[in-house]
Amino acid sequence: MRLMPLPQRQLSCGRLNLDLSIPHVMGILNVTPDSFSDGGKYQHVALAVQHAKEMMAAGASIIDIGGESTRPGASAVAVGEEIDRVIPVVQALSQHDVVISIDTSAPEVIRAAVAAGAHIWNDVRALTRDGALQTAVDLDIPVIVMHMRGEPTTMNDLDHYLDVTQDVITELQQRVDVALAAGIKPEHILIDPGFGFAKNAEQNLKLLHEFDQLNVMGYPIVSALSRKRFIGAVVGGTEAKDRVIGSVAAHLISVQQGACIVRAHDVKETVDALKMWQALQSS
Ligand code: 8Y4
Repeated sequence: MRLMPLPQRQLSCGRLNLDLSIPHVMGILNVTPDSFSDGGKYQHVALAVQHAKEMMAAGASIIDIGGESTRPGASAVAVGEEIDRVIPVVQALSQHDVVISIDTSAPEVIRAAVAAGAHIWNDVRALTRDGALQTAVDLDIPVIVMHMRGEPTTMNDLDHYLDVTQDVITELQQRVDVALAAGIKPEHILIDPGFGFAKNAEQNLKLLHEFDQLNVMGYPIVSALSRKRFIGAVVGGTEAKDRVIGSVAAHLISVQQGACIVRAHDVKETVDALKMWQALQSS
């Protein structure tokens, strides 16, 4: 008797297929205005595409493109700007054999991105925006359902858990149930515990220690620990670059417990660590 569905071993991304029986690195591509200096829109696009190509060469299977100006609630104008930043990069990358995910909560942005060739919806707000569920159904694409409480502006006060891992699983399952009820296909659902979102350092560490409990949900698991503050709290140092090795270690620990996609800034370092792990699996 099997109590849970077996997680999808293949993720169908349009003409591309992702083999989830091996771990993959999702490279982070920020196209927010503060992530580059002057030089005009064309140069911004060219630099972003160049960065994406470097991550692909380093072994990223997925590029996660994020263009939301400020994490807290985007206005209608901001959504237009987000589209302007993200779409030219999607168009350029869709010519290549790489899975494109879009870090957005806005239905308008994901619709435009999928029309331009994007494959996966990575929504830190777990399809809670108006029209998000129906948009995911209409587009018929894989979605990453992440755990968070409140909004990025309010989440820091919402870190009260009885048992962080169990509570995250319960709350994630509620969002997954909402997605399924709306008509999203089970084979299109990936889950993510949302490290750093409404969780303090101690809770993030407990969640990583107990990461394998997420497997009870029966969906492929994404982990996104890259350079996050709680890594800095462990390894020390003030700059993001001081957190690279801690992030690689944390991602590896998540993969050992069942994560099949890790979202990372430092693709080469992460890919090498996962190659080492993979070599032991097939030995
Ligand atoms: C340095 C740079 C330190 C960035 C922290 C950060 C997640 C995510 C984010 C996540 C999924 C971030 C878009 C926060 N976190 N998507 N996105 N899961 N699926 N902070 O945990 O990277 S943004």
